[in-house]
Amino acid sequence: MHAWPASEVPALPGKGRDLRIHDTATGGLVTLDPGPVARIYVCGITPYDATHMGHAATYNAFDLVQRVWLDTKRQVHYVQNVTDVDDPLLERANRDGKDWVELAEGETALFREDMTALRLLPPQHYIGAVEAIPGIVPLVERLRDMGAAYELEGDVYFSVESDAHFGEVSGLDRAAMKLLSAERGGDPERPGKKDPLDPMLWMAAREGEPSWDGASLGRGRPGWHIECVAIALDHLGMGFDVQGGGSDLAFPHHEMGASHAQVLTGEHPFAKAYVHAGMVALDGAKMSKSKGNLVFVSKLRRDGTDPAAIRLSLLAHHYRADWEWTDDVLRDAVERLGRWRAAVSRPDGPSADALVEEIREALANDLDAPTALAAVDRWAARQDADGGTDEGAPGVVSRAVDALLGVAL
Ligand code: 5CA
Ligand code: ZN
Repeated sequence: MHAWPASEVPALPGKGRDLRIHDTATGGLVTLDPGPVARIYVCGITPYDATHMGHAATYNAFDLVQRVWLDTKRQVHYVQNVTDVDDPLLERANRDGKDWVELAEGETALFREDMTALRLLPPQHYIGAVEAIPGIVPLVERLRDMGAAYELEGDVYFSVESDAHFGEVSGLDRAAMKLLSAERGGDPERPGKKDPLDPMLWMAAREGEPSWDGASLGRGRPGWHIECVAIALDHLGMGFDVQGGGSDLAFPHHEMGASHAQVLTGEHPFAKAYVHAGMVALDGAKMSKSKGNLVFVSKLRRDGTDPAAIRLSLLAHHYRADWEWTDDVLRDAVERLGRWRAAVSRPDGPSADALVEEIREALANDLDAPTALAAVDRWAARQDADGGTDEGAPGVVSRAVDALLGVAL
């Protein structure tokens, strides 16, 4: 699949700091030490509805990770998937009497537009589940041949007991895992499984549903976790730097993915850090396509909201916090954008050298965007109060805000 166009990232004077970030597996901050090419996999959308503020907030967090790395003069190798075949997509297409392929293509196209408008950097590899199937089938066969997977009425399940490290990503106990598995696409109640937590790797073809040639597995379609594993191993390999997504992906998705990959390769870990963004809510409940309590990026854009203000709304919250979308959040962001634009519109102003370092420091410290915004606010207030004589300082601020926060002033 093609991704979306990249907005330019201006190079800043000096050099950024190494990123310290919260890793779900260790439960604390880790300082990442990627090589010259940092590797990141971020779970993509299931394209059955438009991009909402929750998605945008999560992708914004991982965009900041990349901007911090780019500022350390590293290259970034970024991979993202599109879950373009899965139960919720097929159910929505059925409900609305739409062709599932058209639904997925239309929503993916809209996602690309939203990402472009928000200046979120594109992945180098943007891969759909469907196009990944030829790579998924041999992995499932290999797991089965190793004894780490078994068949149940034509479907193939992964045996969680085959991975000695199972449970280390989420750190949850079995009772919590069972509850979340039922909520998030698993089937712990299905009779005949070796362990209720075992996730599906390959689902045998069902009447009226799309299916693909699975060689010795028979016709069917892939399970959810193996999709991301196949794509990540193909394009990044084991031990990449960051596996990212919202906190609802820690279990089962990232737990199971890590186990699949670790058993397949005999290596550990799948990712050096598992990074999870908080959940954005609306009217007291997590924004979700299944609940329908959504604020869409595309709707705000159509209504004339500046995408830079949408982005500032996201940046005003720490990525790990759960927060609530309200009209006030957007109003504050519009107002802040106006202040910043006025402040950089003059040829000179207060020195910006300290500000660039403050933004760098804040972001390197577990992506503390609110602290970075507060630093820019202070510079803009000084500019407003008594200006300054540093020629070119507004240009430096403008480039720093663009390069490190993705906001075009
Ligand atoms: N296709 C899978 C990942 S392989 C999937 O979870 N798709 S999704 O469309 O449901 O979600 C896409 C990303 O947005 C995931 O990282 C998910 O954790 C995140 N996300 C979904 N809802 C919210 C929300 N309300 N707040 C923050 N992030 C969210
Ligand atoms: Zn995923």
